[in-house]
Amino acid sequence: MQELALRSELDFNSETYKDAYSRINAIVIEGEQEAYQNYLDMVHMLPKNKDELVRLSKMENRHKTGFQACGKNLNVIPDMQYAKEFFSQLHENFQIAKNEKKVVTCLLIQALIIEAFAIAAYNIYIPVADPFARKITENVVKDEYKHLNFGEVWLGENFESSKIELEEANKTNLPIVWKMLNEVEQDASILGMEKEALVEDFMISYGEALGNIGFSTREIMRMSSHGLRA
Ligand code: Y39
Ligand code: FE
Ligand code: FE
Ligand code: FE
Repeated sequence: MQELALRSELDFNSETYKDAYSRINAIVIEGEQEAYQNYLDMVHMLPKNKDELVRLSKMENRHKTGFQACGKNLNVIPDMQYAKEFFSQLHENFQIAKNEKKVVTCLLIQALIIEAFAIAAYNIYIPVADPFARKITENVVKDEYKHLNFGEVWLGENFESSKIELEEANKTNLPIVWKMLNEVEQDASILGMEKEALVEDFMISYGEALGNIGFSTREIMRMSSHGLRA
């Protein structure tokens, strides 16, 4: 009941909504653009997976176009400068890993952390989105599960040789996600998305992925607790 009442208060054309949307929409567009580039960058590190990586990167590019249309539909101009800064730490860590040819770290950042973040954001957004954006986001989120799965499968097949690097990359990058969630909390709430729900959905996807890769429950709990105090 309370949830219904809150939802009916969303006015997609209000200045408050559009102002928050100019940042969240930009974050999503920038995220899709970086994801596109990240999958292409991984082709050089995983030449055997070239065709699949190119296919994933093309999906990300389509997602970007879809979300640009969502902004236009609401007459919102995305604040791309804000979004670039929002992603800068993860972007930088991906670039460092790429230059050091640390493919495991690249996969953890893009295919696990960013994909789990995308899945959480899109799942929580769908029920509160405007009808135009809802349709687009419903199709996008299906692809994001495929991207997460790509990371899970590769890292699962290479679990023993990846384990130490995964734990280290988790320790470095998970706190950044908590920072990003805190930063976006207020704008997300204006769009009807609560931080608690985002955190819960993120942890489910991320924790399940770690389990599928081969980590024990105990290891998943330890890895998940990193950065929780950020
Ligand atoms: O793999 C992907 O498509 C990921 C790039 C997209 C990132 C989406 C990040 C969403 C965060 C939005 C936070 C709003 C609450
Ligand atoms: Fe995407
Ligand atoms: Fe760059
Ligand atoms: Fe993706």
